[in-house]
Amino acid sequence: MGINDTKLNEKIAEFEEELRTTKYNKRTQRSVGLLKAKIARLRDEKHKKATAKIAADGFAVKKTGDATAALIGFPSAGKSTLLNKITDADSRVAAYAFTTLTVIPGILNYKKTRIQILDVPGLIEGASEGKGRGKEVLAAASNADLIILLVDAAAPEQLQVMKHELYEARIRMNMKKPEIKISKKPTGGISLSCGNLTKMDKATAIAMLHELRVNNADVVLRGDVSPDELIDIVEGNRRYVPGIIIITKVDAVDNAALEKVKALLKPDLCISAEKNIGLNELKELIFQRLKLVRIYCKEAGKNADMNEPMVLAEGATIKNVCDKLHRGFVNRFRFARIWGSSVKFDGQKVLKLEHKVADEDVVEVHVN
Ligand SMILES: Nc1nc2c(ncn2[C@@H]2O[C@H](COP(=O)(O)OP(=O)(O)OP(=O)(O)O)[C@@H](O)[C@H]2O)c(=O)[nH]1
Ligand SMILES: [Mg+2]
Repeated sequence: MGINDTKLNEKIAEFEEELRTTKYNKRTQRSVGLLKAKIARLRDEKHKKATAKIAADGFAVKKTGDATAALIGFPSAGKSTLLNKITDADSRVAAYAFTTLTVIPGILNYKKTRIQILDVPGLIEGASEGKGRGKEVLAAASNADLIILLVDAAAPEQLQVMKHELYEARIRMNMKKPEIKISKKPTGGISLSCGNLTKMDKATAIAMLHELRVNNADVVLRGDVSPDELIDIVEGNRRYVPGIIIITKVDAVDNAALEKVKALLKPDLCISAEKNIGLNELKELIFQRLKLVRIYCKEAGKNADMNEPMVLAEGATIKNVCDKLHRGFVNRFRFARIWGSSVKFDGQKVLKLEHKVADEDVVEVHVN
């Protein structure tokens, strides 16, 4: 390509300025969509260069346990204090910013599951551009099964900044993946099928696709897709991660101030790690949002060990149970008997490997 970083940045800034100064209305809808597509394409190019550098650094923490949640917050939001309270870990706590300089894992044992919690360095404005330990923090968030956003009760403005940095780092927290299907083909142009679009018209969508270098494809949009969502799907590698928002250090502000912050941010929960406020509720919330599926396996004629579940992700099937039990079990599968909420009656015989199991099912796998 030959286009260097400075040139890229200049071009991006130029288009962003144009976007900022363009009034959005029916008449400009098309050019706004196109500008967004142009910016997205240039930023994608920049991002690819940056991630090549990160991969070379290799700082990722090994995932263990049944799922991983990352604590994301500004410096001194109370992440390490919280990690120490709810896990077996011992992470350094201090009254100054950037106490934690690397990713520190701990395990939360809850309802017979083991949830890995990651304490990470503080996130600051510009993190997605690499400020502070931005790349490391955002990589931890991106790879997690759950993001826990911590906002200091005395600094509610932190939430917007964090949301922005996560978005810039291609993390789509609490957002549903848009239903867009793109099947590329060698020739024939773009054929677009969609329902009623209110956020962009069909011609704009097609022009944007061309701008994003999709020239021959069958494209299906379901629902009222926005220009940003179209860009997300064409470029790919967005991470759709569930998240919870909690306000920390509630003991340090008065009631009136806390009520104001709650009304403003609408958090999932308010806590004080230091004063042990809301910690049990937080554990339960983490567990709920991860939607883990605990399965108790048994052998025919014996009782299941109800103390040690097999823990699977939401949507897990009998096939997943087999795979985890034993390599090659799937090929020898005859049927399963299930007791629990995924079947109509206890001990029901299930013949399909695709059968979805439910939390707390007891499963007996029969093989050849
Ligand atoms: N009043 C009050 N202070 C807290 C609470 N939790 C943490 N602190 C204090 O806030 C300061 C920062 O706490 P840390 O747990 O180190 O914060 P951190 O988010 O890990 O900070 P970095 O590692 O720098 O990003 C320390 O002085 C803690 O004692 C709390 O619930 N209430
Ligand atoms: Mg810390």
